Amino acid sequence: MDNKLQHIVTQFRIRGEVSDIVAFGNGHINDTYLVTTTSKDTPDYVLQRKNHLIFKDVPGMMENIVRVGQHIREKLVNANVTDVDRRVITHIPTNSDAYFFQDDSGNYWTLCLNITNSRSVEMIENPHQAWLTGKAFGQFQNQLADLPAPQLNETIVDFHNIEFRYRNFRKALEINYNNRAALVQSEIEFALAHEKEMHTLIQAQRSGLIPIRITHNDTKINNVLFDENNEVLCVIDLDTVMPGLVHFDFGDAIRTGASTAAEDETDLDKMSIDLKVFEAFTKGFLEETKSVLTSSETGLLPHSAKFMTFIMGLRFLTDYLEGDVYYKIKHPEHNLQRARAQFRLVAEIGKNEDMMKEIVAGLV
Ligand code: GN1
Ligand code: MG
Repeated sequence: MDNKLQHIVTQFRIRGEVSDIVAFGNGHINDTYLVTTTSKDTPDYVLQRKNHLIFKDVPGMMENIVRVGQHIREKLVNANVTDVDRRVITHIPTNSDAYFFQDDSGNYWTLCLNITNSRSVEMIENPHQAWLTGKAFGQFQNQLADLPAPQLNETIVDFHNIEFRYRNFRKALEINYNNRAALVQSEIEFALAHEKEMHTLIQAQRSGLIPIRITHNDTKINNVLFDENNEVLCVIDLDTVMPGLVHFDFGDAIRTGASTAAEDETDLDKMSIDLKVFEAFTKGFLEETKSVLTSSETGLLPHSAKFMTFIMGLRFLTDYLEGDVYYKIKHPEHNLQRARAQFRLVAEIGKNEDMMKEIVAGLV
C-alpha cells in the first residue's frame, strides 16, 4: 500500500484500520482511490485528489458539495427513507473539521463513504433502466429546487458557456500543437458551421425565457449508482454542482445514455441515438420535474441533447488542438477520437430532432 496515500487517509476522521488503497473509477479529471478497511463493521471510503488546475476553488467546490449533500440528506430523513448513507454521498471531515486536506505539494484531497454493493453502467441496458435514470436525475433537480440561499459557488466559471468554449477553440486554433489543425479540417468546419445554432440556449437564458437553477453539470449516466436489485441508489460526482440550466443536465444524460456507442467510439457508424431510450429517460425525468419546469424549458429539451453533445465535441477538439492539456488520454489521438464520435452523434441527433420534439411534446 502506498505510504503517502495512507498518510493522507489518516488526516480524515475514519472508522477502522485501512487494509488497502487501490485506483478506482474512470473519470477524466481527478485521481480516485478505493480505501478498504479491515473489519466488515467499518465502512470503506473513496479518496480523491481533486484536480486543482481545473477546479481552481476546491474549498468553494467542497462547500457546494457538502451543502447539497446535507440538503438531500435532510429530505431523505424527513421522508423516513431507510439506508440514507446509500442514497446520498457522505463526505468525511478531516481531524480539523474541513472537508478537504491539502498536502505539502499543494494537492487537495477529499474522502467520502464508499457505497458498497452498488454499480454504475457505461451504456444503458434497456428502456426500463433509462426510465429509472431519468427519474434519478429528475429527482436530483427536484430535491435542489428549494435549496435555501445563498446561491452555490460557480466553481468552474463559464463551464457550459458556449461563447467561452468558442473563444477557447479559436485560441487552440492559434496554438495548433504539432500542426494538428491540418489533420482536422473537417472537424473544424463542423464546429464553425454550428456556431449560430449552438447559441440558442444562451440567448434564451439572456432574454429571460429560461431560468438559472441548480444543476449537476456532469450527468453522464455512469454517475448514477444502482443497487443489487437494479434500483437507483443515488447520483454521484457532485464536483460541478452549481448554478446552471436544466438543459445541461438533461442534455448530457441523453448524450451519454441514449447514445448507441461509447463517448470515444472509433467506428462512427455505430454512433446514433436510441429513441426508445430517449423516450424512456425523458418520461422518467419529466415525471419528477414536471411541476418545476416551465414550457419554455421543456420545449428546449430536445435541443439540449444536441447542444451538450456538441459542446463536449468542441471541448475535446479544443484539447486535441492544444496538445492534450485538460483531459486524461489513453493515447495521442484519444481526444480527436472523442471529438469525432461526439460530432457524429450531433449529426445523428440532428436527423432525429423532429421525432425527439414530438416525443417530448407527447410526454409533457
Ligand atoms: C469530465 O472527469 P469526469 O469524467 O467526471 C468533465 C465533464 C465532461 C466529461 C466527458 C470538470 O468529467 O465536463 O463531460 O469529462 N469534467 C470537467 O466525459 O471538465
Ligand atoms: Mg465529473
